Amino acid sequence: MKTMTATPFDYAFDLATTALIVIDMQRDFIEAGGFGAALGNDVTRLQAIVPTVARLIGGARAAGLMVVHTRECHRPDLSDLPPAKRDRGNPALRIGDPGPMGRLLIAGEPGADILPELAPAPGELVIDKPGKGAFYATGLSGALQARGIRQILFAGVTTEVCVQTTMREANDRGYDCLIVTDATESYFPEFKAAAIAMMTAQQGIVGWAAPSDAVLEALD
Ligand code: C5J
Repeated sequence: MKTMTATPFDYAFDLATTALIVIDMQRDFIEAGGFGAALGNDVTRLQAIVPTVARLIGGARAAGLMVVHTRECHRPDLSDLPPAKRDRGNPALRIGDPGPMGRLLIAGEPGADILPELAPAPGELVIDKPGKGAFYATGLSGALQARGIRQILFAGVTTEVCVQTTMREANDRGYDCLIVTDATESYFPEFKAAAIAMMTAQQGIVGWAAPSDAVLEALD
């Protein structure tokens, strides 16, 4: 086992049983004209973490970790999109509507793609998910079990929505989870800080947190 300095205490992991899951680094959340922008968010905050996420993925690949990428998206016929999700609020554009990067959050459309600089390598698992959590209605659980994964490092966006939801799902399934603090971001800085504080409070009730430098050093 290796250990790294983390909050609230040292994190133990084994390279052979650790996965990096990169959540929803998609054009629709990070570029102008996508779903995130249609909801009124400032997407530049999310753009700032892209180089850090790229470094983290590079370190994970070099260490031989399983690397998983997720995309929040729906079938073109919207059959996996609950009306409650599509109809909520009064956004400029709704999921499935045509936008500058194709139909918003629809599988196969340019906006649903992962940013080219973070593109999955051949053979890496890509999970398309209709929910905020990556375990809901996907094959993620079986894929992690098949690889004998016990620990999961989390990166991606947004911290308090899809990252936190997935980390909570993973924690309930018995994984030791760590969020990489500078490889995740929110449209709301106060929500990012609160989410990480909630997850690591009470002796790591959901898991651990550490910056990418500490993670990359431990992976080396
Ligand atoms: C959101 C996500 N924020 N990936 N999705 O709707 O966090």
